[in-house]
Amino acid sequence: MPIAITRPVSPRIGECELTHQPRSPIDHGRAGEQHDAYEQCLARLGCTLERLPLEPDLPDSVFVEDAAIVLDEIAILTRPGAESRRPETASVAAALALHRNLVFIEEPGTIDGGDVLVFGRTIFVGLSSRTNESGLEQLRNLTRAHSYTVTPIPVRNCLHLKSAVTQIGPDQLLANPALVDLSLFGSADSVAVDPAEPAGANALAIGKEIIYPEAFPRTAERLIAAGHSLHLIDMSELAKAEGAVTCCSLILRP
Ligand code: CIR
Repeated sequence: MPIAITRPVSPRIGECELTHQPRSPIDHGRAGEQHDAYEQCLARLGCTLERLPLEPDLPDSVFVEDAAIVLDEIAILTRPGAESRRPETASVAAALALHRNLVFIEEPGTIDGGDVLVFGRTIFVGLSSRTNESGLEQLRNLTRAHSYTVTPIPVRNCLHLKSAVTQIGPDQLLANPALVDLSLFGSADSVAVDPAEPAGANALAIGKEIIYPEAFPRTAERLIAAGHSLHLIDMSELAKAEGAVTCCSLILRP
């Protein structure tokens, strides 16, 4: 069974970092209910949930994906690009230490887990406003011994690499081709988001099942037509914090 590490929504979520969206009020109660439904969906799909302690004073701490990169062999604790998010990693490290040997990205490197797409033995790393060359180089050095290749991908007009592309099958991506150059991903097959749903490229695959926001029905139809089994959830409050489905968990494969 995969393990899914999650963390409850901070009551200060309304003070989150924002890069591309204007600030709009976030209903903490509703965000919490949506997060509960997300956790229940993970549990239904066979994940064992490990909930980190609430970090009430860290507005973005529900987005645990950004604090670590979990491989089968090791876990890499990131140094998030936004300074306000750096204190999030300590409790993530404590939880991951029970499952993996830990290694750390150090200053001056920055990297957000949302910029990291592990695709077989290739690790695609988005060079976004959150991830820099030093973070990329450190990740390369930390994973070389485990036979991973690290490939940089330019990221523009969106927060993270995984705002533009996520993995939905063993050799298949879901992508917004307007945000990312798919030729950089080799021979991987891809499903394109509907052009009317530019934020629809973030899907969370758990085995053969896909957790996907109900906000993108046209892209959902494309995914179903491509043979995927979808579990639609409402992420509308967390989306106001520029969060999506991959960012609310760290998935550890059994
Ligand atoms: C941030 O700007 O860091 C948060 N408000 C949103 C982070 C979303 N994380 C992700 O997509 N991996």
